[in-house]
Amino acid sequence: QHDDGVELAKSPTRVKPPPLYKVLLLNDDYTPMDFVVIVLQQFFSLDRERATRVMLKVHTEGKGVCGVFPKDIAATKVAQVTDFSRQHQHPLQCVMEEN
Ligand code: TYC
Repeated sequence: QHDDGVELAKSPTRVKPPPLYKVLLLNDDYTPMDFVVIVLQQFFSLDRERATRVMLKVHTEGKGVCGVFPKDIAATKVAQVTDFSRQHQHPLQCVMEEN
């Protein structure tokens, strides 16, 4: 049986969009509020007002959503926020979960 280079067996080619992941910040007792606001502005492009709102939600409720992204982008955000926080000796936790 010859191969004409066209895949006929796999169908449909794409029925679902790629899954999205929430990137979350978790509360802790040590990271300064101002630092969290800076993180939200710098890595998630929130303006100061929105960043402050998300920070306060995390502070009072224990966690909060920074944004929703495809898997590779979400993973990059988690790594960047974690690196930045450790560089500044803060224990801030950033995690991702499937939406
Ligand atoms: N709880 C911290 C404080 O009182 C502030 C904080 C907010 C820390 C959000 C982490 O993800 C966080 N300084």
